Amino acid sequence: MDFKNLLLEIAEGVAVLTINRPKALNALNEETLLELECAVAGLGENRDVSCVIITGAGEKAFVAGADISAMQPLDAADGRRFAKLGHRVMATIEKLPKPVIAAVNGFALGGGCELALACDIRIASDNARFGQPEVNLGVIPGFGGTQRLPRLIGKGRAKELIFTGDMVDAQEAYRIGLANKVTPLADLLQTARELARKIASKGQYAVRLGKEAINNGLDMDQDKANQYEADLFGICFATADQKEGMQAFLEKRPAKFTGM
Ligand code: CO8
Repeated sequence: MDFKNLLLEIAEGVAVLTINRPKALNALNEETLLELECAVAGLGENRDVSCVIITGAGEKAFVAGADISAMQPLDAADGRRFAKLGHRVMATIEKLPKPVIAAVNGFALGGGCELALACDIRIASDNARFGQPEVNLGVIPGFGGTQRLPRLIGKGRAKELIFTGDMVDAQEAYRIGLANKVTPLADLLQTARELARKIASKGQYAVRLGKEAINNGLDMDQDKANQYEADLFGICFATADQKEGMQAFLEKRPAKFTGM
């Protein structure tokens, strides 16, 4: 499928989805959000894809936020509608039954930081800068940032970032748990691909259930979450991958997973 503001490349079980509006530092307008939703949903259905990488075109920005020129004239109802569209797209990414890695190649601001937060893992290039600068524009994060950021880095740090609009560099993002790792910009995609291929080589059914257990369990109390984990653990024993994975271990050979 052809997109106006996205590039899509699929190889060796890994899809690389590139937000491609470099003249606007890959800012997310409605059209780009809708394309992103469509592309991600399609990758969820694509049996040739085990893992998705999201990145930005160019060397300067991952995504510099929601498109400010498109947002400027909105009234309250429009603003709410735009935020809900963003929420829907971020939820599609977060709930995708496959891992999604953000390869953050520069500015990840506002909606761009929120996009990275909706991904499962964030790898930052050494020139990456993260922030929620919405207070500088008289608004708050509207694509889930007030919820996902404190869940990831804690309430105090999230409040500081959201109240000040300050940016943090890649090393600071790593230190506070916002980035999983930092690489030179030139190595970013290769690092993301290696991680994606490593995950793709594991039992895909188990990876999917691991994602579900973490995402859904964190919104439950501990007892319910443990019960939920036990239910998903049980489901693993009805899969061919569990039989193969354990048999392969006992036979001292690599497992041949089928994702079934
Ligand atoms: N939206 C639209 N255009 C943008 C955006 C953006 N978010 N960011 C950059 N651009 C454009 C600039 O306008 C400029 O365009 P032009 O060349 O036509 O003038 C081009 O990209 C290059 O940008 P700069 O010249 O500003 O580049 P600099 O290197 O000087 O600065 C920065 C880079 C620091 C990233 C700077 O561009 C900047 O501060 N950008 C805005 C960052 C920001 O505030 N992001 C948050 C936006 S709000 C948001 O994301 C809320 C999400 C939830 C919405 C909820 C719905 C209501």
